[in-house]
Parts: sequence; C-alpha cells; structure tokens
Amino acid sequence: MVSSSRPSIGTERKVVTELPGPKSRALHDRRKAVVSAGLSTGFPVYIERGEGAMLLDVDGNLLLDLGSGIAVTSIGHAVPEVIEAVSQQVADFTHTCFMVAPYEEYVAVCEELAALTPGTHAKASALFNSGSEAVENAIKVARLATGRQAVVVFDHAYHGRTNLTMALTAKNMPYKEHFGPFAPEVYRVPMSYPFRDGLSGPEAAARAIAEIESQVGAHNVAALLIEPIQGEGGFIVPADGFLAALSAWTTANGVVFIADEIQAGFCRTGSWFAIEHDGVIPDLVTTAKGLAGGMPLAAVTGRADLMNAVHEGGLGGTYGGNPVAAAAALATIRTMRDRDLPARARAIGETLAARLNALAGEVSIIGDVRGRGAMMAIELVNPGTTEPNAAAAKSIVNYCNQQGVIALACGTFGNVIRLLPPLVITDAQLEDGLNVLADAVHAAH
Ligand code: PLZ
Repeated sequence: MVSSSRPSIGTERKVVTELPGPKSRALHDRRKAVVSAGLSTGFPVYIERGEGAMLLDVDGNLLLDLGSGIAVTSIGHAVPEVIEAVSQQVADFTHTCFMVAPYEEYVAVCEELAALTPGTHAKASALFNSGSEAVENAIKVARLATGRQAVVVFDHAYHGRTNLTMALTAKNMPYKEHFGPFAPEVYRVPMSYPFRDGLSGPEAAARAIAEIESQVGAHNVAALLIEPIQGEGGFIVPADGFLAALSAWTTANGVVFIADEIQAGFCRTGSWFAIEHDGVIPDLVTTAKGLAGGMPLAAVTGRADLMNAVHEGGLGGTYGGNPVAAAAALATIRTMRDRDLPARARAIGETLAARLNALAGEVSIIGDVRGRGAMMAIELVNPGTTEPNAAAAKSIVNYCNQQGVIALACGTFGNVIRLLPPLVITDAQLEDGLNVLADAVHAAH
C-alpha cells in the first residue's frame, strides 16, 4: 500500500526556495501554453504530496494548508482510511453507472446522509459530482414537488458556476461577467449581515420576507435556498433567529427550505451541519466538499416525500455517486466519527476566536471577527470605518503565502480572510499558522 511504504513528508512548515520555486515556475509556464486563462490560481505552487495539514511542493517546500482546498480535505491529506478504501474500490471496479448496474456503496452513503442530516423524518438522497450539480438538482426537486417556479436566494450567496447556479450566485466578478443570459425566476433578497446591517435575526428575516411577499408572492415560491453560514460571500454568520424565522415562514407557506451546506457542512463548524446551531430542520440539504475527503461527490438529501415525488428517471447522471467517490465518502464519514471531528472543530474554533479577537484588539484594520468552529474569518476595513479594505486582505494573503502558509480571501468586497484548516491540524501547526497570520496582519496595518 502506498501509504505505509513511504516516509512522512514532515509536520513542520519549511520554506527552502523562493515561493513559487523554480520547478513550480517552470510548471506554470507549461500551464500557460495549454490551460485556459479563465482559471486563476492565487498562489501557483505545484503540489507533489500531502499529509495531514501539510502540502509538499515540487521544489521541496513544506506548506501549511489553512484552506483545505476550499473546505474539502477536512479530514486532512492522504488519510490512511481513505487511501485504503479508495485503493480497494479502484481494484474492485471504478464505474458501472448507478442507473445501469447498482452497487452497495451508493446505498450506504445515502444511509449515512439520512442518519447524519438534521431531523429524524424519512429521508432520501441522490448523489452527484459537484456542489453546483447538487444545488441544481435540489431546485429541480423543489419545483417539481411544489409545482411552483420561483427560487429565493440572498445577497452575498454563492451556489456555483453552472447556468442556474450562476443565477443563484450574487457576485458578478468573476463568476457571472458576460456569461449570461441567466436562468429566470430567481429572486434575491437581503441577507442578515450583523456587522453591516445591525439588525437582529427576526428583524432581518422580516425584511427579507416582506420583499418576497411583495415582489414574488409566497404562493409562487418553490424554494428558499440559503447557506447557513455564507462561504464565498464572506463567512457571514446570520444573526440569531434569522434562519429559524425564515424556516417558519417557508413551512407556513409550502416553500421548500434548502440549506446549502456544501462549504459549512460535515463537521466544519463544530457540528455535522452548520444549521444545527440554529435549531432548523431543512426540507432539503445539499452537501459536497468535506463529504468525500477530496474525491468528487455531492448529494441532495431531504424529505422523502419531496425526493420521491420525482418521476422515475427524472434524476441521474453518468458519474453521480461514482463507486470510488462513494467509498471515499464512507471512509471519510467513519474517520470523522471515530476521531470526533465535530469536537475537534469546536476546539479549533476556540483557539481561532481567542487569537483573532486578540489580534483585532491590536490593529484597527480588523472590523469583524466571525465564524463558527474551524470556519472563522476576519473582515478587513479602512481604520475607523466599515469601508471594505480589499488591499489589506490581498497583502495578508501574499505575506502568508511567502511564509509557506496557504490562506484564502473571500467576500463580496474581497476583504475577508477565511480560515478553513483541516480538522486534523495539530495545535502546534495551528499556532504556527496563526503566528504567521498575526505577523501578516501587523505588516498590512
Ligand atoms: N455552494 C456554498 O461554497 C463551492 C467555489 C470555488 P462546486 N465553493 C467554492 C470556485 O471559485 O469555483 C460551493 C459552495 C457552496 C455551492 C458550491 C459549488 O460547488 O463543487 O464548486 O460546484
């Protein structure tokens, strides 16, 4: 087995060349000749191996990963349980298409999803390849089940890059610019953004609901789609009571409440799903990213009456629920359970909150510290104002990168630094990463 025969890459950050190093730069030149310029890479260090929270690049630099490939490798890189499950499945068979010749792994993943997602009601799932595809399918189910067309989404939302999910996504650059026309019957209403609107959860919900009722009409709405904590939009945690009030309104009006847990789900925020913090039981949940330890897998899970309203053959896809990805998901979920990664995410969250709040007390460019568990962020502002400071975010990310720390920015205004460490990061690695981040923030100040 590959995992046991090789020496560890190490656990401590080590920068041995300038970054990116010469081999990465050569690969980047090769790439420019053949890879579309439409794909951007903020920090083009090319990776050779990973282990836990570390990534080894082609020049021998050992980088600390505080992004987990955008919240995907929550259980870390090169996890023995996943290596073993995937290797075994590759040896057994890699593909049949679930619609042609089914297999147990698909069913077992759906059993796990039924057990883990909020609520004890009867549930059914369908598996897909990407988050965008899961969101598209959740909307298909909601429209069919309700016989209605309108979909309500929120300011700052991110739901994907396919045609429908571009329409559902708020931010124009870079996601939507010149890629229209977009899918119709999508309506955007204000999000609860405590740092910027100062509203309580119920107040912000009343504002959103008033807009829906006056501009769309409750009886036309098939689905209300929301990230319980917004990811790309800036790690925006809605005020307490916002999600619960929206959920109550959807229930009263026959609207399908869809929680997009693609970024926040699977232990990231200290519980299996972020919406559990709000006590809301969604009708449908979309998952991907953390679900399968780096293999492409996504799901729609929810009320069996909705999921089973679809006519036979109405859902599917060649690769959805691919056996290798499904085997990886089963190993990933087992690992999360065995290592109690929700508890680890809560502990990481306590460390992050303490350090980031202390840092915010030292510099005037941090306007807000927010998030839950291992999904925390700082929002950067011009000192003494709430004006977004994207330049500071950029310089902080660059500083971290130069020190061999992978950190990611996000936000509608590009002024948020988000931390998404693998949940298996050690205390020493986390401390090291936070020290670099603190230096970067002071340097930007
Ligand atoms: N819903 C909440 O966060 C993906 C996007 C990266 P896919 N977020 C990372 C990029 O720039 O493309 C995401 C998400 C939420 C849906 C998606 C879409 O998931 O697997 O990227 O399609």
